[in-house]
Amino acid sequence: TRLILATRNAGKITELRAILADAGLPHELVGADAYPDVPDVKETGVTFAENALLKAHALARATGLPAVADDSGLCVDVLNGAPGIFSARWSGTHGNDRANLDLLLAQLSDIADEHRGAYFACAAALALPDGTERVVEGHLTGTLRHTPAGTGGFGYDPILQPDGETRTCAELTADEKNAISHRGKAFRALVPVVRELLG
Ligand code: ITT
Repeated sequence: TRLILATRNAGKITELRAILADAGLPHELVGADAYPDVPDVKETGVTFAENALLKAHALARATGLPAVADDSGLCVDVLNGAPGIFSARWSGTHGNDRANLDLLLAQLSDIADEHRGAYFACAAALALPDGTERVVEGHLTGTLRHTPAGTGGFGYDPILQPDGETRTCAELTADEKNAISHRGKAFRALVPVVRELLG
């Protein structure tokens, strides 16, 4: 069966294909870009889980195929969890990763190392055309660097150093990041649910 990946974020698609293939998911994975006529859903939820479900349901309804979606972001301790669900548009322009990262670093410039805790969160949702839904979450905790390092990954990866690591997420290999990441954890937890519901 086909499974639609309800995202237009290229960084996420790359990671999801690797994570789901490594987990042995036999389904054919198709990005949302294969369905250009389906309009982007408004992310009106107040949690990662709500927004992931909104995206998955919209694609499943429109295509008649099962859809999985990711809603994710960076939650900073001293900002009480911001940018959170607003991570992709923190600087005002949706998807401008570099501007988002630069603004966040400027906002944290006075914050000392011991107060720079943060975590990535990912909600992974599955929706079927009949309205059946499941959602699971994964986290990756770490601290925020003062200057970006590394060229891998996407988004805020150059500034998050996972707990127990000396490198940022952008300095890890793709496999190393997927093994510990919020997205890896969430989607590996979703795989048995996909198998249960889709066979
Ligand atoms: P879709 O809605 O089409 O999936 P999006 O980029 O709008 O794409 P989100 O609303 O979930 O997706 O925003 C996710 C943002 O959170 C993303 O733009 C990054 O800035 C950040 N983010 C999420 N996962 C990340 C990761 O693994 N590494 C670095 N930054 C990440």
